[in-house]
Amino acid sequence: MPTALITGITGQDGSYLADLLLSKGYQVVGMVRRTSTVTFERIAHIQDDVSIVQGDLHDQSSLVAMLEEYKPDEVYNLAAQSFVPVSWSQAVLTGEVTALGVTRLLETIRSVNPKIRFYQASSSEMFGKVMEVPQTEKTPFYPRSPYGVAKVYGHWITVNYRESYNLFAASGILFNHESPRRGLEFVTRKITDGVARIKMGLAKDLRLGNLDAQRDWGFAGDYVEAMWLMLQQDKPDDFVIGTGETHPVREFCEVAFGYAGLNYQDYVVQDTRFYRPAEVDLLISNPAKAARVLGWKPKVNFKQLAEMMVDADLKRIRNATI
Ligand code: NAP
Ligand code: G4F
Repeated sequence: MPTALITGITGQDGSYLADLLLSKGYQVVGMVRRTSTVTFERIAHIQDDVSIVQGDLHDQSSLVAMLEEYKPDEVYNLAAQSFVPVSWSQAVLTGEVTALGVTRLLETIRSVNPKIRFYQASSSEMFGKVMEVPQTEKTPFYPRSPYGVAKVYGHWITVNYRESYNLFAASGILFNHESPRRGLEFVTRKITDGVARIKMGLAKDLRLGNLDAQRDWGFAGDYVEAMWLMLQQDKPDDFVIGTGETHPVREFCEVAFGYAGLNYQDYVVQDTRFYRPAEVDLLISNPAKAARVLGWKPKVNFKQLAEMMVDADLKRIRNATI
C-alpha cells in the first residue's frame, strides 16, 4: 500500500486529495500546523482514516521528522498562504511559507529520501498580467501580487531541484478551482454564501470588488485527480490544469443569484475596499498538454459548479437556522 503525505490537508484541495487517495487504497498522512482551535472541518468525515502529524512549512526539523517517521512514497505540497489580498498585508510571511517553504520541503526530500515523488501546487496567478492568451506551460510569467511572486519562486525551485538533483518533482499550474469546501473569503464562495444568506433573509446585500475580472473556474474534485496523475507518469513535468473557458465575476453572480431565483443587480454592491493594488484581469488556460499526456479533462462545467455551490450553501444555512 503506497503512502502519500499531504501538506495543507485541512484546506480545500488537501481534503479532496485525501478523499481521492484513500479511495485508491493509499495510506494518507496529513501535515497540520498547530492552532489553538481545531481546523479539521473539511476532513472530519475521514479523520479516522488518515494519520495526522504536526508540522509547519516554517520549520525544517518538523519536516525531517515527518518524512523519517512516515516514509511517504509521494509528497503533495498544498500548504500555502493562499489568499491573494493577504499577500500584500503579509508579504514576508507569504514569501516564507509559499516560496521558501517549498525549498525547505525539497531539501528535506533530498536529504531523507530522494526517491520520493513530489507535487508542487503552482498557480495560474503566476501568469498575472498575461503575456499570452490562452496560457500554456510555455507562457512567460508576470505575477501581480506577492502571492504570485512567491508561487513563481516555488515553481522554479521545483524545476531546479528536478534538474539539479534528478528528483521526481512535478509542478501543477492550476487555474482557479472551487467547491462547496472553498474558503468563504474567495469570490465564488463569498457569492454563493451571500446568495444563501440573502435567500434565507439573513442579509440584504453582498459587497464585492472588481466584477469585471475574468477567471477560468473549475471544480476542485476534478483537479486533485490531475495532481495524482502527474505523480504516476514515467517522468516528472509541468502541466497547466484548467477548463479552457473564462468567465467574469459578474457572470458567476448572474448564474448563482439566478439559480436561487434572484437578480444579482438587486443585491450586489461594488465596494472599493475589495479592489486590489494590482489586478489579474484575465486568466484562461490551454490544458491541451494535460489532456494529451495525462488523459485529464474536467467533468464539472461552470454552471454546474455554481449551482453545486449554491445548493450546498443553501442547505448549510437552512440547517443552521432550523
Ligand atoms: P487553502 O484552502 O487555503 O488551504 C491552504 C492549506 O495550507 C491549509 O491546510 C492551511 O492550514 C495550510 N497552511 C498554511 N500555512 C501553513 C504553514 N505555515 N504550514 C503548514 N500548513 C500551512 O488552499 P487550497 O485552495 O486548498 O489550495 C491548495 C494549494 O494550491 C495552495 O498552495 C494554493 O496556493 C494552491 N492553488 C490553489 C488554487 C485554487 O484555485 N484553489 C489554484 C492554484 C494553486 P490551516 O487549515 O491551518 O489554515
Ligand atoms: O476568488 P479570488 O480571491 O481568487 P484569486 O485571487 O484568483 O486567487 C485564487 O486562485 C489562484 C489561481 O489563479 C490561486 F492560486 C489562489 O490561491 C486563489 O485560490 O478572486 C478572484 C477574482 C479577483 O480578480 C478579485 O479581484 O475575483 C475578484 N473579486 C471581486 N470581488 C473578489 C471580490 N475577490 C474576493 N476574494 N473578494 C471579493 O469581494
